[in-house]
Amino acid sequence: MTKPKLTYFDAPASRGEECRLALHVAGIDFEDVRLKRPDWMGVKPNSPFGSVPFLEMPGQPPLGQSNAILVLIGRLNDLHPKDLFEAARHEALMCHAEDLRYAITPSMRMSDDEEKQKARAALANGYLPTWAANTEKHLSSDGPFISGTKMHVADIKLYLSVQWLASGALDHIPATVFDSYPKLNRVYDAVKNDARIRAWYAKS
Ligand SMILES: N[C@@H](CCC(=O)N[C@@H](CS)C(=O)NCC(=O)O)C(=O)O
Repeated sequence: MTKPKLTYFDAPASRGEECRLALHVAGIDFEDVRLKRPDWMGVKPNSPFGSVPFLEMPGQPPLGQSNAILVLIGRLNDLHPKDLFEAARHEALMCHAEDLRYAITPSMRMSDDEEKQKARAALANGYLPTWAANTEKHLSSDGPFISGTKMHVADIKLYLSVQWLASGALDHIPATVFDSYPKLNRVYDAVKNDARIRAWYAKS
């Protein structure tokens, strides 16, 4: 292997897309392995944690867990704060973004629509507004990014989290659920409009 290789599903979303974006923003030429669902079962047993994404760097064992991948890319490429306390603050927000995914995922496995509707209404009226309000407490008042004017990997993770909800892709959760959180939306807009992010979507 001569260049970094990132493995994820063939979808421009979630944990894999945030790692792809981080690698792209870092200016790293990487192999973008996009698995089709039927191929996953053959790969899963050899993946670091039985999950994707995972990152392979020349001369290193495969690395799993999206937050570890993002922090590594961030540290190697000046996309994660150098100050340890500021870095920990960003890592806390990244864990918070994972909490959001783990709160929503069970409803994605519900085949009974009534059960799903009930679970999603509870998310839309309780968990999600609280999640957004807690996020806002940790965003700089000046912005546009978490720490101010510089974009870091944690901003990219928050961007993907907001995009998921705002896309309206989740039945029974209004796409407007995060509309009244200006600092969160400011991070979302700033990442979306970053020239490097735009360049990624222009080519993909
Ligand atoms: N905590 C892990 C979670 C990874 C995870 O659950 N990935 C999902 C895709 S987003 C997955 O691998 N699903 C397939 C499976 O679990 O078999 C991370 O942040 O990377």
